[in-house]
Amino acid sequence: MKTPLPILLAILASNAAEVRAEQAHLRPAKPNIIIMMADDMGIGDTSAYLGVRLSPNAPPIQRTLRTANLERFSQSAIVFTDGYAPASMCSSTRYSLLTGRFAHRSYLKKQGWLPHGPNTPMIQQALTTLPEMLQASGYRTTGIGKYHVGMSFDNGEGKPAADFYFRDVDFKKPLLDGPTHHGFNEYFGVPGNTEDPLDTEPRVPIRNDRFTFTDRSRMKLIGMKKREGRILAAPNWDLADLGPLFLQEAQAFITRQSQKDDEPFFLYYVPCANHLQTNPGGDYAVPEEIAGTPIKGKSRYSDNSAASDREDMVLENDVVLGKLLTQLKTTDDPRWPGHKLIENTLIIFTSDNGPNVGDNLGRNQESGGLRGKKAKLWEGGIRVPFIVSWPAVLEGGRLNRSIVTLTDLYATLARVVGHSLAPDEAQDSHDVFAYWTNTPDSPDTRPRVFFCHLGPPYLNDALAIRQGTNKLIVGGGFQPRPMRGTPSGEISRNQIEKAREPI
Ligand SMILES: [Ca+2]
Repeated sequence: MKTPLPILLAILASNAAEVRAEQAHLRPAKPNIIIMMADDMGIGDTSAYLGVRLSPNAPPIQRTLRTANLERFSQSAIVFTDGYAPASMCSSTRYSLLTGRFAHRSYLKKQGWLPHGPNTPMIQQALTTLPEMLQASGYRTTGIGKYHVGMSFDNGEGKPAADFYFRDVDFKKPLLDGPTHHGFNEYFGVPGNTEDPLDTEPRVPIRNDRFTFTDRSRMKLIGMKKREGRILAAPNWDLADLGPLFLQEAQAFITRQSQKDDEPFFLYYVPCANHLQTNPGGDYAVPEEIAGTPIKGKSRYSDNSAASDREDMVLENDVVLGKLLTQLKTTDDPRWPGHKLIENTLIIFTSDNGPNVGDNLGRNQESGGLRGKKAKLWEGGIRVPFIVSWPAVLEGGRLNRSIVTLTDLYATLARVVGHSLAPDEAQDSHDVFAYWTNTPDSPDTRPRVFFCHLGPPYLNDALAIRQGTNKLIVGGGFQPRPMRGTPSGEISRNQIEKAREPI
């Protein structure tokens, strides 16, 4: 007997409603993704690593900064002992994270940082980036903070501004190349280093592909040391405002996304803290408070002794993470009814290189007792805090000794979202997801390569390779000038470290 059409439609509608109801209880396969990467923060800068042995035979870390939010976060997350920045400098690491490629594949082959004046953006237009891959997988992507892989500003004639102090920028024109050209739907932040006496880009925050202040006649001239009075800045520019502004932007982004039931999000949160964010007097530009929590003068070590203004900026990042976690814990997940956002959000907390203070060759508390600091290829320059949480999928409260570098995030996140890498995509990135869940039978012996290119006038351009428990440093350490009888560029020293040994 033929079913009358109205009844058939009613049955179909009923089935569809049942399917929807069923789906409402299923976790969306693609998690929200947050990468929060502090600047110049070492393993010893967080009490998440207090008492941790960085290698099985090493003594436990005795003293760290006190970071209450990271410590609490780590109790339900995976704490990695062997998480690495791919380079010991900002730009190189950011390039590798965003492209899944070694930084020496870029034009920074001979120098690990961008020129302090105008530069060619590091990421070529033809390359697929991590946020582009996520966009193609249905994500809404935003970048907040210090970009530092090169932007290009319009000189008014559609050409890149070329003046060292950017006096030829047409501020009313959109950027020629920036975050929105490389996969970010939205962006708020600064091109590079802000108030140390280095980079000369205008101190005017950028939203998407536009300067947020465009009236050149009302800009002020700031700068330090040889840059004094030479750097263009918005009238209300205040270095200490950056952290609070970035947090506001991130919170607003999460709030907007909490209204969307069909779109996961990617938040790339890269604050300027605790890079050398100093006022002309030499002190760090610490905000008095951030979203109601006092910061200035509040940092303490794990033994309750007082810390200094650099450490206040570490605390600033810790407090920011705490605020974001609170928001995720208290906000309903629009894609997964009955659940909070935090449950299906993959959060990665890390740093772009080792600490910006300490001994170049010796062990440093800020490095968690490792040797060296930022800009060195000793462990302290590249081994960084790396903490991962995804409550719905990953069992938390564990220590994980598998190797992961920030270059590996591209292939790993591609696995997570079900994206197959093209042959020319993220060539240097290894999928490490299986090691996060501890399923492989054998250790990860794929070699990882690290770089330290200070560039002229230094001659310590060097690389390190770690494979399993072996580490090879070629031309490493700090070598400010050629050794007698050693031609420039020749390998001056090879050193093999047994990473398993106490370090
Ligand atoms: Ca850095």
